[in-house]
Amino acid sequence: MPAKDLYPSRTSAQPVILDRQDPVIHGTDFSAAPISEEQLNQYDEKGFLLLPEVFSRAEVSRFLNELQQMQQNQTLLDSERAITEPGSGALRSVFQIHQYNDLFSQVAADPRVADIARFILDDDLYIHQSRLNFKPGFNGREFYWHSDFETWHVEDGMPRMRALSASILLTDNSDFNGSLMVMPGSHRQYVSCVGETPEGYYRNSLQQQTVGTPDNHSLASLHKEFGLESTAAPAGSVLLFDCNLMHGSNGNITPMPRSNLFFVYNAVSNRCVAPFCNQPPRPEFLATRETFSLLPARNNARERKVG
Ligand code: 6CS
Ligand code: FE
Repeated sequence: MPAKDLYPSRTSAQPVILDRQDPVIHGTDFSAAPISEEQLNQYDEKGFLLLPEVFSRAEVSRFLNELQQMQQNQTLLDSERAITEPGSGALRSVFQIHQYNDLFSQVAADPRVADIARFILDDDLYIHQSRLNFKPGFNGREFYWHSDFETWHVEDGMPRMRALSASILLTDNSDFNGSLMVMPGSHRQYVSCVGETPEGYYRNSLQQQTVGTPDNHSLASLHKEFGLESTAAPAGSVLLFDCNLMHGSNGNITPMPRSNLFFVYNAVSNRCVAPFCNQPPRPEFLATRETFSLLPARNNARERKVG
């Protein structure tokens, strides 16, 4: 019996904006949370939370060293996990970094991030997807407006909105070099997009997403209601954002790369089922299924209040 599709998209000729049917914060005892009540309320209301400079300069420089090694690793560059920018061929993203890189698998489980995700999602967690988005200087292309959940629901079969992304800034993110732009509060509305998912769509969508992105009228109406907010912050900061937050980023023609690590935490109770479209599941490097492993048990988060 296929799972009920609570968030249909790419099923009709007209776009429609649906209400969210899931809580934003699943944890209930805010006094037991690893972050303050004020921070939790901001995340609940806006759909994102920026934690400045959580990781030290020394940690960030180790992460950047890993990034530079990836850029020289021809086997990786030749694999399907590496996505290049259309035109320039510059490295755009590398996926499944939590699986193939010891340092980044530790970062994914770091209590300064994972314990917050665990409270917000109120369940055991696993990494649904991880990636390093390079957004290189001069050639970094845009990531057009989208809700990650729309893709993860339709193409990966993620049933409910019980997942979040942690973006760890490896370089300073500014309004000039393509920092993430968000529509604060848009996570409470789900844009059901038009169009149909083409066969093997991920081979194009990771370079430039065109299907599953909101139409101009829906975007304009979200913008009218929620506005825009910049998430510009220094390297080492962490941006937590809800799976359904409308976001995008501009191209980067400055000499300064905007490179970020992304870990997508999903609740174990929200594991992916069959895709909610007529295509086979996307490959493992985009959506964890076979290589599923629980994140280590909760650390003693009380002493680690961040932010
Ligand atoms: O298709 C995906 O899963 C990826 N695409 C975008 C534009 N954001 C989320 C994710 O990295
Ligand atoms: Fe995204």
